[in-house]
Amino acid sequence: MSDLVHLTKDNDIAIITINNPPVNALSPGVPEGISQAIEQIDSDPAVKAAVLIGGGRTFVAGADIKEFGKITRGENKRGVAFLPLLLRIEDCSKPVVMAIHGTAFGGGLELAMAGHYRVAVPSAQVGQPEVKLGIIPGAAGTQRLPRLAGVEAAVQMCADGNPIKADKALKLGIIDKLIEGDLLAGAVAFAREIAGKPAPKTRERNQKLGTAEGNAPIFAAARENANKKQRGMMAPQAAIDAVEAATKLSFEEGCEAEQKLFVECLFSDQSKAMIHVFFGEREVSKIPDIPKDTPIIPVKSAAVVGAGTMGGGITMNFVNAGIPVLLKETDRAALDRGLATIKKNYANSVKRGRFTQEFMDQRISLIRPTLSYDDFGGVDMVIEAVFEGMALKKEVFGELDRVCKAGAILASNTSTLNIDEIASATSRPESVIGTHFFSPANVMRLLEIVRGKASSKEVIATCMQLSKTIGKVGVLVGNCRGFVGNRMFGPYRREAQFLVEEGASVEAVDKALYDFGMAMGPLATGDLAGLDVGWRIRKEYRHLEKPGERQPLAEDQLCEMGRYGQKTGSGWYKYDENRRAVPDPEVAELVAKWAAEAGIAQRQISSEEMVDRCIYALVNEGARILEEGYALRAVDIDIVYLNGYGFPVYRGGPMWYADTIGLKKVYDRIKKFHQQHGDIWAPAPLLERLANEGSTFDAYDKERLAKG
Ligand code: 3H9
Repeated sequence: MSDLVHLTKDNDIAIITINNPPVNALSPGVPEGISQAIEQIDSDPAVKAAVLIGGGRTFVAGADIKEFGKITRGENKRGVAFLPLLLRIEDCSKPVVMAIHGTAFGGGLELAMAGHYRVAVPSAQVGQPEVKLGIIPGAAGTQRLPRLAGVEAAVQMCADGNPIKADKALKLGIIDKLIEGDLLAGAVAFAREIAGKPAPKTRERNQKLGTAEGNAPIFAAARENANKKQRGMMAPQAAIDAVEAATKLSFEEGCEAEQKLFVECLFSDQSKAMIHVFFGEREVSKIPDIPKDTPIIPVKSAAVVGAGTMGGGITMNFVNAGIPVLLKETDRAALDRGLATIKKNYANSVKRGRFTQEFMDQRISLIRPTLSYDDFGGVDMVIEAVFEGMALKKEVFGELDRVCKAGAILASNTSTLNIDEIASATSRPESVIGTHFFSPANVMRLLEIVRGKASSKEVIATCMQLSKTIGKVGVLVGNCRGFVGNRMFGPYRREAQFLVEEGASVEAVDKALYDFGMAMGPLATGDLAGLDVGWRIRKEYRHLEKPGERQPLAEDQLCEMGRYGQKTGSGWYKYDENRRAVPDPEVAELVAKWAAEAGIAQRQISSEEMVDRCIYALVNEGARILEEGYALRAVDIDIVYLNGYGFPVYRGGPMWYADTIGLKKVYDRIKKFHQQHGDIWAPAPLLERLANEGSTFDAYDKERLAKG
């Protein structure tokens, strides 16, 4: 038997234990080991029933995701054929009880459903999360799940990919019994109870498959929902098709239909991109010069300076994680306003059923409003979220230096300012770091952690870990203007504006990028964030602009007219009282007039050019950032864009997208833009080199990782 699977006995009950840490994935060797164990159990007259359990912290978290890349690259020709194994388990002459703790996900749940019974601890979760990897269940999950849980629950679980808890799984019939206390002992006792009785095979249980008329509205609703919530993704639709096949075909034919859809998804660009994202989200937490055992500073209490939109959102993140927050403002009215907004946000979540009233009350009781720095000496971390201006930030940090205890982390939520200069206002720059939250801070998953030149390893490691505690994806970035996200966003939005100034309509540019998969078009995004933000920054940095370099002209003029976007009722669009965007012919006229005055020729622009101009501007700037070392890896840039800027997950992030198109093609297009539009489009040297070598950003990451 393989090292990964062990067979032992508790008198007449055989126990199969999978030991493939950390998550007992079904890597090569595991299915073979289970298969051998089943053969032995079948032929051992002393065995009356069997229990299959995961060693360590979980049952089986699914197929080994690393194998998928090997299959699509042609390095694994055998594939991951679990289906025969699952049939073999189901056909075993002794009942097999699956004992679940931790997670039974993907192939793990498919394995569990091939057992005759399933028991679980109350904390266990089960799910078919394959769509989050751009694939669908590929080992009869779409065929067995509706037979256990019914069509409606199965289609939802397979299409949205979200797991469910053990108690719900029990109600649905996925799990037969909850075990309080020791899982193995409970499972063995259960196995003894059912030994010798007829063992139900999931594949033969057709009672819950419903009727064509009854199912039709379920599938129609699922498709519509997936169209809305997983716009542009092929896997959810394929998952729904596969569950529908279960209701119309025999089990065997249903499995064939599922296989076909699974393979189509697996070989798609979408799945490759989403698997890249899965590993990328884990990769970003690894910092080459900061070892895993770097001491972490315990953060048991925090303070937030500034109760505005950002400060309020940041406060909610901390108290949601159970960390009490001292929330400071300069005057009573601002503090009251900030607190009222926090309460309103919580109340909305309670109304929508996301939180209970009790949860809301508990969280709010963790917030201590204050108008002074008096109690700051006791907190482990401070996050400054005051107005964006260097003088003010330095003043705050000088004060924090005076009042905070030694070793407290002093973080700034600046989105553009130089963290080293902020740190220079203190006597302890090693404790200073940037924690750049994205608006709305209680919702957006991204946290850019900005490393100052003196930020200590402990402070960085603590912030990286803290990001997980408060439910964020922390990405470590360097201290350049705009850091990673906003530095790239500049050229992206610049191109969107240029396109409008060259004759494209505002709506056409936004539609092109929305259809590409962005959560929102670039001009609508500007209106949402407030056009005045960029306008103020541009005014501050005007002296750094290269003479003769083309600058967007319309947005600043819209700001001069007081059109700041949604908050003033107009910007690129007009807004009705529900903040719904309405195209504004006045903007079209104004921009045409300004463009004529500036001598900008007007022309027809294809949506393909709109996408290339905007997205390749991201890629080119991303390549510079990477080469200059402000991002550790290309994948870090991808994770920033996916979690902070609404980049479509199924395209893997801007750098991965460029790899998918082919860097040579991207580079050639950028060279064309360079000829047409001048030096703002000068290709990044790294992009040029990789394109000429026929390489990719991904290979560049891997090469550097191998070098260490
Ligand atoms: C599937 O099953 C298809 C089937 O239908 C069959 C088709 C034929 N494979 O997340 P963590 C690694 S598709 C390989 O940090 P946590 C992970 O990269 C699969 N590796 O821990 C990390 O490595 P490292 C369906 C995996 O406690 C380490 O394990 N299943 C896999 O926060 C720890 O992971 C899924 O999609 C895997 N399946 O969360 C489940 N899973 O330390 C995917 C994890 O080197 N997994 N790793 O960075 C998860 O959702 C989470 O890992 C889990 C644990 C909730 C299980």
